Amino acid sequence: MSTTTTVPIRTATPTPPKREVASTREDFPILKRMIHGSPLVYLDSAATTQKPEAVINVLVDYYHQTNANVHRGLYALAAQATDKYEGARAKVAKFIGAGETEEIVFTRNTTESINLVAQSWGTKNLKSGDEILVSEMEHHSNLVPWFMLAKRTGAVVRHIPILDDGTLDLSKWNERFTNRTRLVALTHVSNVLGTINPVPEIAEMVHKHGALLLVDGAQGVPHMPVSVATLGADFVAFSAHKMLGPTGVGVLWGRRELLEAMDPFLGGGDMIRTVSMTAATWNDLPWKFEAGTPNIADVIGFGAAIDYLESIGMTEVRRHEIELTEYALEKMHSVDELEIHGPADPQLRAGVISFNHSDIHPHDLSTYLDRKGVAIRAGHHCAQPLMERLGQTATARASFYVYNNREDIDTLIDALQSAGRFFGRR
Ligand code: C6P
Repeated sequence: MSTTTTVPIRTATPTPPKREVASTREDFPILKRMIHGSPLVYLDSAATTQKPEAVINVLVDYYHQTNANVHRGLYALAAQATDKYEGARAKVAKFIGAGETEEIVFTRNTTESINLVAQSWGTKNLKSGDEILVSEMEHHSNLVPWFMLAKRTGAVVRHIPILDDGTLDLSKWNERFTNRTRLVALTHVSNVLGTINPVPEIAEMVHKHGALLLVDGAQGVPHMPVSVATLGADFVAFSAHKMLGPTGVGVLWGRRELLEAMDPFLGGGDMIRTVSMTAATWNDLPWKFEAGTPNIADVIGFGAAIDYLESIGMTEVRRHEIELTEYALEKMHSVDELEIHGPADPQLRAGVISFNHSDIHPHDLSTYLDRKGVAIRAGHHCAQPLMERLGQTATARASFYVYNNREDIDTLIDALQSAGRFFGRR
């Protein structure tokens, strides 16, 4: 039997002492690794971030000291595990300025959070001819669930194009947003271009016409102060692994009244209040959406990641990324063969830079850089429509986080120049 409704929700712990961003590198054991004989320079944090010792220790400690299932046991260990699990939820709520912990649903990742909305809200609320508006810069996670929903319901997916500078072409808004638009699904930050979209302004336009706004926060929440109230969205989805936390944990934040009105996404244990041989009733929020044993240890680890980020301060995280991005853009512009995508102004973009080399395919470039210990991503970045818009099949991409510094960028530039010489010789 589920005991979820009787579990007290712990309030968030006080903010830990300040940590200097310049000294964070020491906290990440993996950054001491050598790759092909060179020190690892990790520039793929948009894919997933590295984990500080503090997060790793919390995972080990949980399995050493507290491991038990949550919401079910009536013994001390189970109560402690539940307390830590729900404590992490309170930390997430505070981190994004959510009014209530009940609005925080734990999922597996951003992808699952968006699918949850498409399935639970979309199936119930959309009918044939209704429209979903996305943008040309979306990750597949914020496209495919809507295509699937459209197929089920007869709804139509339309899109806002982008301009050559990598920003949204909002001059097309009045043409693409119609009186049939029910939902706008938009990324806060592009995982390819780094573009930061003007979400609060868009939220206003969306709500003026009675539609809803889902924000893909996968690349936004980890990199700058984000308050769901300021954002003005109705749903926000993001992943723990992109913000120093473990893999396997995502968050869906939704406005309470919307979540209340939605049917469960998955059925099973913990999400029910009563079950008979013929029917079931649902648990309260947020557990209605958390069927089965959740990813307890990793959610608790995520709480430690939030503590870590708060010890730096999200304003400082953002400041550091602007500084690194500015430095990197300047240095990269000095390499003639590079075409850099996305907005020129570092204030308008997050710490992710996609680029193409005139003479070297991104895959070859990434493989070459790896030989120098530099990890960048190459490919379509799960954004094939955007690749088509850029006229590329793939780009190379360097992305930064709290543990990166100017030396990492210098190493990247040296490796890019070296690659130019190497491939130029052949
Ligand atoms: N982007 C990247 O290298 P998941 O995989 O569910 O945690 O996150 C999906 C996702 C959704 N939206 C955006 C904007 C994203 O960047 C991502 C993940 C990674 O760019 C892996 S493809």
